[in-house]
Amino acid sequence: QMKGAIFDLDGVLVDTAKYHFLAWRELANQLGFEFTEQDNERLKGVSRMESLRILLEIGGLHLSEHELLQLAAKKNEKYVEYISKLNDSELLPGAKAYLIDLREQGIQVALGSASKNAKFILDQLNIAYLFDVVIDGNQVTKAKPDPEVFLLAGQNLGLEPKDIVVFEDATAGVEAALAAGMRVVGIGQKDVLQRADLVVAGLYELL
Ligand code: B16
Ligand code: MG
Repeated sequence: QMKGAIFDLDGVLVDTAKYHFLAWRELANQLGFEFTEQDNERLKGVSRMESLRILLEIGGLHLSEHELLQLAAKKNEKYVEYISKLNDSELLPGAKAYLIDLREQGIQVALGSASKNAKFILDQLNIAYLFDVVIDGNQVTKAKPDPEVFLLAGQNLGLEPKDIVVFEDATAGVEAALAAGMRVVGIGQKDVLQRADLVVAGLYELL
């Protein structure tokens, strides 16, 4: 019996990955190398700084910690420019209806995202009011697959892990949920999210 649900943001409720990709690609091009959509797969669910490390590894660049921070800030500026134009037409199919459904059933709802822009995105999508708890990249120190983000969300909901179901699109997120002792619904492809308890193509399948 599920008492609480924790949702990842990017890839589960909204496809912001395409904007992350555009911003990272611009940065890579400015640094003088190519960055493909396939490369971008490696950044899904991964924190901003870790994403930058992967990007620079692809470009074969070695930079100082100071330069890393500057580049991360530069990427985020571009990304924020993109998501400033985001609106509820970009919610993934079934996402809002499923959140409303769960709340009507008395199930508590939380967000568990790696993004430091999560609150802004929820506001842009007009769905902030549907969450009892929001835990994002600003509250956690350890990135997925570490369970910190989901454990913190669970504590804030006042629920035990066994009563919580996590909805995740990234393998790192699925591992984080399992490590937290929660059940997990994978959003995406079965062959990729093998370790999830159930895999659906999108939340619309659960309506
Ligand atoms: P930011 P999620 C993640 O969101 C994205 O999947 C990942 O690509 C991104 O690098 C990360 O957020 C950090 O985002 O730069 O906005 O802090 O899937 O955990 O909701
Ligand atoms: Mg995600």
